[in-house]
Amino acid sequence: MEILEIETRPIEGQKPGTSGLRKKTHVFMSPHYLENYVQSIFDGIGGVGGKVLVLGGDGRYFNAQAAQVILRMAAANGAAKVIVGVGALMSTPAASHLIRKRGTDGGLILSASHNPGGPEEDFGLKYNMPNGGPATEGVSDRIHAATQTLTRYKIAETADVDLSAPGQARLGRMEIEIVDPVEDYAALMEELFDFDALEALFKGGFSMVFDAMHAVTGPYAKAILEGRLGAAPGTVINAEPKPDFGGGHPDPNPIWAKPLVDRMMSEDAPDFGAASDGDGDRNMILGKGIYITPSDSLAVLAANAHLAPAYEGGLKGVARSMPTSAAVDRVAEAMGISCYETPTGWKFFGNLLDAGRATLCGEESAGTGSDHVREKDGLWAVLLWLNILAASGKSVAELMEAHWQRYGRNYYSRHDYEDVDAGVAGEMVEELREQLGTLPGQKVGGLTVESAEEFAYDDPVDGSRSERQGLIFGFEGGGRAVIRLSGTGTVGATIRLYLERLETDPAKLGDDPQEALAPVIAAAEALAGIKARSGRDGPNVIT
Ligand code: G16
Repeated sequence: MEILEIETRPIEGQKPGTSGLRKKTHVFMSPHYLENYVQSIFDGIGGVGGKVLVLGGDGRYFNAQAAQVILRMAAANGAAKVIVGVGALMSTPAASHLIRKRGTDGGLILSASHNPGGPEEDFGLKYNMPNGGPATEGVSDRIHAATQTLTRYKIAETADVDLSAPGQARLGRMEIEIVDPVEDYAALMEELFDFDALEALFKGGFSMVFDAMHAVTGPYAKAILEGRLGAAPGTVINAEPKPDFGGGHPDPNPIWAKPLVDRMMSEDAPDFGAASDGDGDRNMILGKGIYITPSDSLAVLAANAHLAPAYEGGLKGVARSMPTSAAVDRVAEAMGISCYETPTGWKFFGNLLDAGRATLCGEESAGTGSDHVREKDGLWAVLLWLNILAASGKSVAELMEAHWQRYGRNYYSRHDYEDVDAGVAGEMVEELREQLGTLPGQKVGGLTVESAEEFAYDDPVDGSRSERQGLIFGFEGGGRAVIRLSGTGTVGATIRLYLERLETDPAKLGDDPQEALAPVIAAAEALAGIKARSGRDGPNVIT
C-alpha cells in the first residue's frame, strides 16, 4: 500500500455549521474538497495516529465513495483501526453508542441529516468526539482553522475495501472491523425499555406505522419493531434506505411526512404514528387524530419517563434549546429538577449529559434524546413513547390532553423562510440587534414588546460562552417570538421564526396553533418585516 502526500490549498467555506459541514453534493465531490476536510478533521483533533475511529453514514448519494476515501486517509494518517457499518451505513445515534461502547477516539458520520440527497442535493460530514457527541464549538473551531492553512493531505493508494458483510479487513497496518450497524443499538434499546410490555402491547392489537422515509432507520425499525416486538409486518413503511431517499426530504415533519400525517388524521388511523430522518436522530410523533409538537413531546416524555425501566429512578435534570417551547420547564419545576436552556445544536447538551446534570434533552427541530448516547435519537423517542403508552394504558391524545390540563399548553409553531439572500437576512438580524435597547414598551402589530434581547449561553460545566445565539422578543400576554438564522442550510440563508404562547385556560386548549398564535405572528412580522425583506408571501415551511 503506497501512501501519497497530495499537495493542496485551503478551500474557502469549510466552516462547520450547527452540525458538521453541509454542502451541495457536487461541491463535496469536487477535486480535493472531501479530502481537504477529512485531513482538517484529523489535524484539528491532533492527528489520528494510533487511534480507533467509528465510521458511519446515512446512505445518501456519495456515502459509499466518501467512506472509501476516509478509510484510505485514516490508514495513511496512521489510524490503528476503523469500525465501520456494513455498506458504510450507521445511524447517528448508533454511531454515538458504538463510539462510547468501544471507548474509541471518536467517529466520522457521513450525513446531511434531514436535507435531501442526490447529485443535485446535499451531503455532509461531521466528527463526533470520544464521548459520542458532536464536536464542541472549540473542536469545530480548530477543524475550521486547519482548513484554512492546509497544504497537503495523506491518502493510501489502494483498491476499495469490501464493506458488504460483517467481517475484518486491513489497509496496510490499519485494521478495519465491519459490523452489523443495528445489533449493538438494538441491544441498548432492550436494556432501556420494557420489551416484554411492548411485545404484549402489540399482541393486544395495538397498531402503529413508522415511516423510515427511505433513510437509515428502516433496517433499525424493522429489526426492533417488527422483529423483536412483534409489530405487524408492514408497520415500517419506506423501510429501504435509498441514496436519494426516494426523491423526498427525509425530514419528519408535517410537511415532508404529509402522507403519514394524513393517514394519522383519517378515520381508520392506527393507534400510533412516527417517523425519523435521514440519519435517524430526529423523530415525529402522532396519535390517532393528533400531531405532537417536538416541544410538547419533550415535556410529555419528561413527565412520564419514570414509567420506562431506564428512568424509573427519576431524572437528574432536563435541557432544551432556547427556541424550544417552555413546556418542559413547567414539568421540571413541578418535579423540582433543573431545566437548562442552551443554544440550538445538540453539541451544547454534551457537557450537561457528561456532568450528570441532565437526563433528557430536546429541541423544537424534532430532536429528543437522553444520556444513553450523546446524540438525539429518533427510534429511542418512539420506544419511550410506546413504553409510556403501554405502562399508562392511555392513548396519545389522552396523554397529551391530560398534560395540557395539568400544565397548560404552549401553542407553538416555527415559520421557515428558506433560501433567502444571505445579505438580506444578515442585514435584518443586524438591524433588529441595533433596536434591542429601544424596543421594550413599543407597540408593534397590536402587541406591546415587553423584552428584547439576544441569547448568549454560559456553559455551566466548562465556563465557555457562546454569543449571538438568537434574538428573543417577549410580548405582553406571554407571547414570544425568536428569530435566528439556520446553521444547517446549503443555499442562501434560512430565516427561522419561532412562535410561542402559553395558554392556561382549560377551555382554550384545543385551538388551531396558527390561530392561537395569530397576534404573535402579526407582531413578529411588524417587527422584522420578513415577508417584505424576503419578497415572499409567507414561510416555505410551517411546522
Ligand atoms: C441539527 C442539529 C440540531 C439543530 C438542527 C437545526 O440537526 O443537530 O441541534 O436543532 O440542526 O439547526 P438550524 O436551526 O441551525 O438549522 P440535524 O438533525 O440536522 O443534525
